[in-house]
Amino acid sequence: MTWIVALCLMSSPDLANSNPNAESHQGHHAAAHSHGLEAPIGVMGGHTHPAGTWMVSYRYMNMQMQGSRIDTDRIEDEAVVDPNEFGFRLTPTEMPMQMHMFGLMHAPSNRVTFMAMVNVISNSMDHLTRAGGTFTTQASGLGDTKVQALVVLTHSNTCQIHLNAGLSLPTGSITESDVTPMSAPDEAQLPYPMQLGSGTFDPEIGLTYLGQSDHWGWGAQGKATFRLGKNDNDYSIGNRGLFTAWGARGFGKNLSLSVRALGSAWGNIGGSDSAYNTAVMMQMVPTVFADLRGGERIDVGLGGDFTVHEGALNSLRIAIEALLPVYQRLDGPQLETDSSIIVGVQYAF
Ligand SMILES: [Cu+2]
Repeated sequence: MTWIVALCLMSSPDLANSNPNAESHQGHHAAAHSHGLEAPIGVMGGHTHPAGTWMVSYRYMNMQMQGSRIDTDRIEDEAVVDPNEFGFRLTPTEMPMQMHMFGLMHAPSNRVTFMAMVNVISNSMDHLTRAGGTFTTQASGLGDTKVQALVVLTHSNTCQIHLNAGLSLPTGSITESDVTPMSAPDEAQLPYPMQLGSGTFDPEIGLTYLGQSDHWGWGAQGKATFRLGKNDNDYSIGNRGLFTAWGARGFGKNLSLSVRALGSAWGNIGGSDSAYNTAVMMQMVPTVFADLRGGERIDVGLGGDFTVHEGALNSLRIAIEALLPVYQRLDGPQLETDSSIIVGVQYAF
């Protein structure tokens, strides 16, 4: 990050006497909104707002996971349940995950923008049993709620650096259950990846860099999420880190296209939920093992962005981004990610 800070400082000759609270609307806004060259829609906390303005947003994310990996190798579902190979009694084969994200942003000053995001999650998981049977479990509801402060550290007409400091609140359930062939007619608690929240307060800290010229926008963001202590069920989800960098090109007044790279890494679960600790469960399915959750992934994203700059719908932005993994290494057997699509609408006023 050091060279990025240096880059922005070098291009900000007026920095020494700049006071963000005294800046003009236009000047401050340059790196964030002016030509529609914003961070791709999948980047969270990728822009700030000028003093006194609000923004409402809605994002929909659909993530597809199908097939398992150990390290970087694909393994057949049949091999996971084969007693002579990995020996599990059943394995997840597919997991579509949908997330609805409702966001609100407000800037009390040019330096600070506050952000809150409420998530509604819908998870579904298909399984294969050793006997060749299949079944599906489902969990849906409120996810964890995120609050963030975005603090502008330095800015000029062509670049901005802001701090992302946030907290994820444990509003998502960690006791989702559903009927499985083993538990029928009763419900059993679903494994870790089907739960809707972390169950812990999770500080998030990051840095975002934004740059722009006439037709181009670019930027980078690094972010880390930590878990404070253990949740009510005696475990904590692995810490998570991400680094992403992007470039965008404007075409005409309203349209821009973006390309980006996203690297993410997440740890295994610390502790374990005693709901999974029975002898039968432990032999059964990879998703209840606390040490089969970690991994790393690199995605490449392509985005499209349409922003209105005048009239009644000024500052309305509609955007889409598709992310495809080009590398993933998983502590497994663990379901691999095949694609993510994010569609979003934002309106600032
Ligand atoms: Cu905003």
